[in-house]
Amino acid sequence: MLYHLLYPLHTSISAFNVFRYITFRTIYASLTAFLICFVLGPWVIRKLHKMQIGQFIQEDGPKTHQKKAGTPTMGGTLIIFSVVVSTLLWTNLTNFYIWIILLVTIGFAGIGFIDDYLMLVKKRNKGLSARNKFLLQIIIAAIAGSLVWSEPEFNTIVTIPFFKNISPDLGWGYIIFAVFVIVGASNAVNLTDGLDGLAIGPVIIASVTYMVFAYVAGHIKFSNYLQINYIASCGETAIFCGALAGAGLGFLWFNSYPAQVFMGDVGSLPLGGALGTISVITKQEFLLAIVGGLFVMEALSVIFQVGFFKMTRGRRIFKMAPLHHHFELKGWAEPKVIVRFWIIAIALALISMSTLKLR
Ligand code: 57M
Repeated sequence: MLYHLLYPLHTSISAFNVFRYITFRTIYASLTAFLICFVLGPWVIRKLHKMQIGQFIQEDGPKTHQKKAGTPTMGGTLIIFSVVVSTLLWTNLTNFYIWIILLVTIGFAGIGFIDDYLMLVKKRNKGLSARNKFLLQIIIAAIAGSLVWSEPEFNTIVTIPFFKNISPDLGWGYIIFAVFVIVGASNAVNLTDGLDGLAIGPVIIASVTYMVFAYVAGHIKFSNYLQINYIASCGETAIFCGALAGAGLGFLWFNSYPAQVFMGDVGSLPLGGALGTISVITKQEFLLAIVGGLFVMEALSVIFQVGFFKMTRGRRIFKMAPLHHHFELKGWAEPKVIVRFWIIAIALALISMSTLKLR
């Protein structure tokens, strides 16, 4: 909005020329989202407390979690509000991709909201049925995938990190692939969200990484030099990534150990969905498995644990899945698990950045 309001005035006030630059708007989108979260945080937490939107803690989890009972949840509403407001303020609203990302973010937040709401009304740790949640996610992701696919500028060729010469064209199959990426990312972030700051830290790291990729992909000279797909209007999505990172930092202020608020499904589902959508738009879909390797690790630990548990009628690979519970039960203090997982996420982000040069 500011871009549309202020940039046209640059002919009379030359300082407004700065609104043209994606870098400038990305920085201020991050700061805006951070400030909204930071300033509104205490008020939102008080409101959630008052409305008794407190977390129910399952008894079969690690014992240390029992003391978290009553911590307000649904703090994700604050993250999504900050991201959406900041994006609307700082992006070029004629950009098609921005609306696709907002569609997935708001749509998935809606699913998460219904899920959390049902949990709180029923006062148990189960909300929407897994099947319905999954179905709704697939519908929204399929709409987003089809819209992106129908964009003339968009191609359906996928690139594989480190393998420059392997780039299959998926044709209409790209829509199915996009659904898999978006829904998979959403659920993987949701599974990771089980310790204070454990999900939001790597979400911030992944957002910053994709901010760089989106900027480069939307810049004709940089994309040519680094030999990555040039997607003319993709640069604006860097601003969304900036907003996501800023809101994440603002939320982390309150969600860091010991957490004053949890994000709830209303936060975890859209955050993962947004990252998945950004990876599709920047044409760095496979890279998400590296950038978000921590989320993949957590999701795989659940798949293997559940599979093995069913096959062997009750035996386990890990002490408990998702993986963070395994380390908690091994006796690692919660902050140690969290910070070590963040370290892994940073290392993975660095590896993914190296694909700009190694291919
Ligand atoms: C949601 N939710 C957290 C909070 C957060 C198939 C199965 C592996 C699924 C999995 C599952 O349900 N995962 C998705 C995980 C919950 O957090 C809430 O949920 C929101 C995210 N959706 O924002 O509102 C708890 O996590 C802790 N927490 C924090 N800090 C945070 O910042 O400490 C969350 C955010 C909170 C709080 O304690 O209550 C959760 O873990 O429930 N299921 C599981 O994860 C369960 N695993 C399991 O049953 N494993 C089995 C295998 C065979 C399936 C096994 O390994 O034996 C575990 N979760 C719990 N207890 N609570 C184990 C049992």
